[in-house]
Amino acid sequence: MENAAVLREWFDRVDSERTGSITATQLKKALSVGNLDFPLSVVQQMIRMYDFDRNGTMSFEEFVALNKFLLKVQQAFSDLERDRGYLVHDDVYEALVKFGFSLDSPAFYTVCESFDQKKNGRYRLDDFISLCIFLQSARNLFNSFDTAKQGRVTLDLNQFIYCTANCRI
Ligand SMILES: [Ca+2]
Repeated sequence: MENAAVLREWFDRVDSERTGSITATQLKKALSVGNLDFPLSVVQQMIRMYDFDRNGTMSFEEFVALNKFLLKVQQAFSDLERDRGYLVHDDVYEALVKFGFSLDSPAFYTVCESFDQKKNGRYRLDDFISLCIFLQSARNLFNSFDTAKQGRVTLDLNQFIYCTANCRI
């Protein structure tokens, strides 16, 4: 879905009531047609990531930005899945490094574990997308606190709770 006209057509079809924006429920349904099944909470997180006007729904412009992100993640997945249909830990790590995440072992394995739905060390495309959405959201949030760009933030309990609630999927 790279072509703007194709994207527009897709968007308009999902926006069945012609409101000019799509909701999490509509987006979830549309993605499942493409064989991507996400819990509603993950779809809500996708919307939050690019909800520039913070109205809780996705305009076409916001959708284009989300689509760009999803394409990047899908591309990384296909580069690494080697016709298995899933990634293993090493692949996930390699992909994350490419996305600019150099996580240490505790962070990496904790993240992996929470997105390894079947607990078998295999990450299908939807698991991998969910994982990337979580990390990207966490990074965006971190950066919003790390205003001095020092790679370090200090949070009080309220801010910490705000952050964890925001990134919860
Ligand atoms: Ca919006």
